[in-house]
Amino acid sequence: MQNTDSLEQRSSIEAPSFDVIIVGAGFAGMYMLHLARELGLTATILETAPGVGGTWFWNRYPGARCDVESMQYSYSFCEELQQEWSWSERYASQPEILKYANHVANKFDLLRDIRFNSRVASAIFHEGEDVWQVSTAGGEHYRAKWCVMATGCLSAAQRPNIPGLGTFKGEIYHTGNWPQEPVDLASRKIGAIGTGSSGIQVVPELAKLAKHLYVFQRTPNFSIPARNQPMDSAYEAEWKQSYAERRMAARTMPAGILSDIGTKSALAVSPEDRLQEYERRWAAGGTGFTGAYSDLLKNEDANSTAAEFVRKKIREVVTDPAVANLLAPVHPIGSKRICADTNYFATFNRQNLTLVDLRSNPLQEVSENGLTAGSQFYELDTLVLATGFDAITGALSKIDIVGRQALTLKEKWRDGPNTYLGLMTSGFPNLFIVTGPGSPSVLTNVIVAIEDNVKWIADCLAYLKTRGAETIEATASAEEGWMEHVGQAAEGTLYTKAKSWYLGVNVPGKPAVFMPYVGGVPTYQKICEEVATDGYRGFVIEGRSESLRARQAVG
Ligand code: N01
Repeated sequence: MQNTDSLEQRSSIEAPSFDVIIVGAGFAGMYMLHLARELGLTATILETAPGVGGTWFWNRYPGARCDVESMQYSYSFCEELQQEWSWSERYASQPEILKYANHVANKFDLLRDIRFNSRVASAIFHEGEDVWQVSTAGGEHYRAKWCVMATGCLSAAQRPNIPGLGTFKGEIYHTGNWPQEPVDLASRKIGAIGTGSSGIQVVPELAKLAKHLYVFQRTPNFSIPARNQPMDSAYEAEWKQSYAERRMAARTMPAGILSDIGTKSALAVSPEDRLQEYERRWAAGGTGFTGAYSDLLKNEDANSTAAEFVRKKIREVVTDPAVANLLAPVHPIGSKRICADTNYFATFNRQNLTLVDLRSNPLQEVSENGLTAGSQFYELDTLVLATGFDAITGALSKIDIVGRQALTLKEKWRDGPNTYLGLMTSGFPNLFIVTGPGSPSVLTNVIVAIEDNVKWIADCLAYLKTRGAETIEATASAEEGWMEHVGQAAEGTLYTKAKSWYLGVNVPGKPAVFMPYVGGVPTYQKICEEVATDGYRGFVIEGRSESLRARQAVG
């Protein structure tokens, strides 16, 4: 049901009132609720899904698995939680992560303050009252002083604009919005579109089930074998003996992941040493491969040594040289998000799989019974769209967010998102964003980024509460300065050398702006802490007490 009330009508509606409304019950929203309660604030979460888990609720496609090691991809805020939980594999599968999310929700008694099946359609700031009115698609209205968008970076599934897609008579599944009920894929003729992280995980599983699988590839991607395995109990025990210290050490690493990062240039070592190092990392498995040398994401010559190594591996695994050639990526390794896989390239040796190269045979249309690429028609029963997300800003732009003077967030971000620290955007007082654009978010172990952002927001709310403040808002000049810094940090990296969702170019009409902050977790966290210690430098805080009315340091 569409929310058709006018802005004036909505303003006058009696609505349950909270100190904090949190949008989203993923890892960010759950932790935010927990900390808001600890501050003695009333809070509720509004969540589209019927359960917790956020992106891990929806991404339940066969093969869905995290590519950050389980011992690290979990909350660190509670020692008891991290000691009591046991992961069964080196890399956790989606069902296990969802089980963990539910365990956390139960342990901290979060469910009673989560309104499920409540998709937020709008959030409107009422000036004068200094209140956010948040309304759901179902027509429910809520009011709160503070609003926290815990909507996730990879939560708005991106459906491709393929002519005729709506006419297809078979089933269509999107990896990012996979059905909750079991899906029967056995003995089907399946077409899979997309070869990013999701495609690379789902393809080997689909191939096991399908009568025939056609993989429609536009851009080949780099992937490193995950070498997933049952959790080694000695390894788990080692972690648990010094969990807190290890979590702290992880936060000194750029991606917030405790890993072995090379400090030398790839060009400063001999070809033999380099090869040995790449072989060692290939054998160890996982996305830590690109941490081999300090300049792999900065210097094209350095990068090409690693890229060529992986291309060679692909050619060794894939028996048909023509297929291997099509699977060999040409962009700098790591400039698009690197993937971790289980038997991805070997799957292309199966007899029931055909790789269709969309670069030489462009996708023409989908019709009732299949798909045409180039001049060839492929008869299909099922289409699997592994076509990714409207990343970082997509979930926010699905909500009608209106700030001061009726400014909409969509309008403000028309040429690209602007934030201060990724946490707030000027013109939208009391609206916090967790892992927003301009924060390290997707370049990290996102649970680290989430915990740090949420803790910062909670500390900020405590500060505002003790001072009786009514509003906090990023200043336009602080925001400008931060975005300049974010842009400068991305310059001189290879991230902008590929067409990726980091830049938003996978979404038609989205401005091409590199959205994450590449400065790394320690630098970012230090800046956030300094801003807070400095009385929330770059924010205007206004409140009941006259002293707070004085505008705080600007920019
Ligand atoms: O999405 P993607 P994803 N016609 O955008 C293709 C995280 N994640 O869901 O590259 C034809 O990477 C598109 O082609 P191209 C992780 O951060 C993590 O796979 O644009 N093809 C591309 O191949 C990841 O990076 C995990 O030319 C079309 C693919 O679809 C992020 O989520 C697991 C098309 C989309 O790839 C997103 O990954 C899964 C069209 N019209 C995801 N439109 C783990 O932790 C799109 N494509 C392991």
